[in-house]
Amino acid sequence: MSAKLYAHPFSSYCQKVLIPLYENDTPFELRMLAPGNDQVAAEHATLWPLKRMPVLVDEGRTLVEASIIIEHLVLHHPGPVRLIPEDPRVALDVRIMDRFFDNYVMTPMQKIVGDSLRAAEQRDRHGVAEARGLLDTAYRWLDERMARHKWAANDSFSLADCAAAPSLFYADWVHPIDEGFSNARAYRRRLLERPSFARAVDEARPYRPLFPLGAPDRD
Ligand SMILES: N[C@@H](CCC(=O)N[C@@H](CS)C(=O)NCC(=O)O)C(=O)O
Repeated sequence: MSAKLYAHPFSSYCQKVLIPLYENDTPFELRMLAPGNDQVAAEHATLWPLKRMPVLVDEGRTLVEASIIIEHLVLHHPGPVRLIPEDPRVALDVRIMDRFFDNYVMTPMQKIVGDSLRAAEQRDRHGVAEARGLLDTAYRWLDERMARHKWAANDSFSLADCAAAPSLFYADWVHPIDEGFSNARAYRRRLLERPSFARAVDEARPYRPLFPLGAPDRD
């Protein structure tokens, strides 16, 4: 029985997991979490009462948290693209960069998007300003790092790039990466050219009208 992925194609954390699945051509069944799919939503809520996606059911286990799902794929569905280096000391760099993108790019990006969905009187101006400041600092740090690297860590495509792709993709929509940060911008373009991520972006294209801040006419 193939793995079941509870996900939606437009979700950034789901794209983070779709990338490695596509990289290694791993078969899976998409259990699409979308309005009207009540049966799938009920299964998802039973599997993970916190109701965050993605969730993977595979090898008799329920896996949550995108990074852990990718760790599971590396262990149980290895393929030609090795997303976490075998040497645990080398893998530390990959995990550091994975945490960087989740905590300091994805999280502030989600804060800005989430705030835009609130009623005007419930908006958190201070929190959004903090999120924008964090993104500025993250972009600056990333730009300096990417002057020396093709991919986020160890110069081969890894878990860290799976985290980078959707986080930078959406973060640039809500808080554009300054033109001066040419290395960070070039890295984002490189990620968009990677076939696995290009496919995830294409599959999510029909849902762009749902983007609460208005999807820009690019990418
Ligand atoms: N830490 C989780 C975050 C997952 C997450 O925030 N997923 C979003 C979609 S991108 C979600 O499920 N949102 C639904 C909600 O907040 O109710 C992970 O790494 O998988």
